[in-house]
Amino acid sequence: MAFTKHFASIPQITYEGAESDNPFAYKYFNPDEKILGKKMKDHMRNAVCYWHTFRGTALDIFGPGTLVRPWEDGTNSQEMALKRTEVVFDFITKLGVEYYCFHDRDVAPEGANVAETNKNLWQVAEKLKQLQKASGVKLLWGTANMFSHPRFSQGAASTPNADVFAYCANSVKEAIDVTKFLGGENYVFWGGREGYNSLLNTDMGREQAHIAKFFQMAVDYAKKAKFDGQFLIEPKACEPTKHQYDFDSATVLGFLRKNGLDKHFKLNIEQNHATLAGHDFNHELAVCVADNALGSIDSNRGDVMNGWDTDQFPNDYRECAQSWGIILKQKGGLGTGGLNYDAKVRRDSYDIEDMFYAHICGIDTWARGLRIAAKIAADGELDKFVKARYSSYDKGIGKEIETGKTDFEKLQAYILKKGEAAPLASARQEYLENLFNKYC
Ligand code: XLS
Ligand code: NI
Ligand code: NI
Repeated sequence: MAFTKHFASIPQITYEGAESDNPFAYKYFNPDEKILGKKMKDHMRNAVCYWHTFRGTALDIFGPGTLVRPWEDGTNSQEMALKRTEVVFDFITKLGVEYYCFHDRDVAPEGANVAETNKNLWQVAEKLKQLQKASGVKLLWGTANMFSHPRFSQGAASTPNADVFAYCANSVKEAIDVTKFLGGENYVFWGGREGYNSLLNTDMGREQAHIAKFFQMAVDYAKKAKFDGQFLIEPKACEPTKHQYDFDSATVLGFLRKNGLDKHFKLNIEQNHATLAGHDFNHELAVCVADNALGSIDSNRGDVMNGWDTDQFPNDYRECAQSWGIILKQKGGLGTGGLNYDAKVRRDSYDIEDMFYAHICGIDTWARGLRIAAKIAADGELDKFVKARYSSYDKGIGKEIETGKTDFEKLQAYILKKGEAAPLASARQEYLENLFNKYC
C-alpha cells in the first residue's frame, strides 16, 4: 500500500541473499532471521533519518543543492510539510525499515511566532500519527533543532541571552510532548551550537552550568509529562562550533556525573563524530558499554582523507563486526535504541534510486557485521584470549585487588617477597588480527 506514486518504479526491498545481483535487494539483512537468539531486525532497529534523506538538498559551501525531488514544490510551507510526510512513509515502508527519527524543524516549519510554530508542529504530528498507524512504522527518537536558526548562533542552552534559553525550553518541551504522542522510544539532545568559537567572549563555567540546568529541567519535565522514553546525548567534538562541550563520550559521562544527571541519560554515538574527536568509532562504543551507557547509534562514516563530518553511508562491515562484539557485551544490546542512518547521499547522486542504494548499503553493512560477530561469538577464541589475558586477577593477589581485600602496604610486602613481577605474556595483536580475518 502506497500513499503516493513517487516510488512506484522501485520494487519492494527484500532479502535475496549474498548471491543476488539485484541492486534493489538486501544481501545480508534478513529481518526475521535469528542471529544469536534474536531477529536481525530486533538487534538493529534500523531507522531512516528525516533530515538528510528528506530535507537535505546536497548543498555545499561552493554551490546550492543538486537534489531536485519530484514531490517538493520549492517551498518550506506547512502545506508542503504535510504533503511530504506521505512520501517519507512510502520510502520507509518500501525499504522495509521499521523506524524513523526527526527534528521538530524537519517535519514542520517555524510560524510567525512561537505559538504558531508550536501549532504547525502539532498539526504535522497528527498526520504522522495517522501514517504510523497505517504503516506500522515507529518513531525511534525525536529531537529539537536548536542550531539552524540565527537565534541559536551563540548557543541554545549555553546562550548568553536568557530569552533564547527560554525559547529552547519551549522547543524541547514541545518536542518531548510530540515524541511521547508518537510513541517515540528515545529523545535525543545534540548540542549543535553548545560550544564556543572564542574564549575572549566566553564564560565557560557559566555556559556549562546553564546546560546542566537545562538538562535537569528536561528530566523534571519528562517526569511530569510521563514521558518514559530514554534521554540520549549525542557527543560531537567540533563543527559547527570550534569546540563543543559534548566533545566525546568520556567528557559527556563526566559532565553528567558532576551534575548528578547520569541516571537519566545514555549516549547516542555517531561514527563520524567519533573520528572528529580523534577516536575510533569502536572506542566510543566501548567507553559507553563500560559504563552501561550506550543508548543508540547514528550510523555514518567520514572520509579518511578529510577531517569533517561528511556523513556518508557506512560501508565498512569489518568495523561494524567489531562494533557488534562491543554492543552485544551490553545487556540487551542497543536496548530501546537502534541504528539511525544519519547519513546523506553525495552531491552528485541525484536520483531517488540513490536514496535506496545508500540505505541498502548501510543496512547490509551492519547486517554483514552482525553475521561475522555471531561467528566470532560461536567460535569463542577471541573472548577466551581476553579472559586469559586478565586471569592473574582471578585468584591470589589479583583477586584480592579486585575484591578490595588488600592495600599498598600488603602489596608492597608481597612484591618485596617475590623480588620481581611475573613475566608478561605477549599481547598477540597480530595473531588476533589474523584470527579476526578468518571470520570476515
Ligand atoms: C549533526 C548531528 C545531528 C543529530 C541530531 O552532526 O549528527 O544530525 O544527530 O540533531
Ligand atoms: Ni553528525
Ligand atoms: Ni547524529
